[in-house]
Amino acid sequence: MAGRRVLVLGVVLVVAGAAVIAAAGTLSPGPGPQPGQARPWGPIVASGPAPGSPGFVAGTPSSPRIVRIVASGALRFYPDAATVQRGETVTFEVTTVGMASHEFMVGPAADVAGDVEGTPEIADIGMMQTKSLTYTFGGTGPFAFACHAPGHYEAGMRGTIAIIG
Ligand SMILES: [Cu+2]
Repeated sequence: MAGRRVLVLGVVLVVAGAAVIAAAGTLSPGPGPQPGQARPWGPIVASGPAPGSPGFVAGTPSSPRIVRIVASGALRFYPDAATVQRGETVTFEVTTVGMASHEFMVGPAADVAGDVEGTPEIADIGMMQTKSLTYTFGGTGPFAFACHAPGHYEAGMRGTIAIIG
């Protein structure tokens, strides 16, 4: 009796699997991500040519360049380094994955390292949320970003920003 049940269950699973495959075969690939569209669960993809590369378009206050960053449960940012053109305006879209909430502070490296009051930051990015912060990079830096949730910076939750141009 038990053996017969296993056999029946196996047949059901095979049929279900075939149905899934058949359904998948009818799916169209779709248009894919559009420029500026948030894709927090997909791979980290560059939204265009990097600073210094041919075709690069610097962000401006009226049209900031989007840079996506993942804040992980392992207390790391991915990527943990960014390059911006001197003077450009960048919107950081920060997505938290995993169980912890995070912060995202960006600005002069010394201010970010010291968690100085008034340094631009997103104070609380809850689990699985995406929040954004727009910042204009004046001067030559150095600039940095970090999370100052208790213990996170000390654990290594920080990143560097290189300025070119
Ligand atoms: Cu954090």
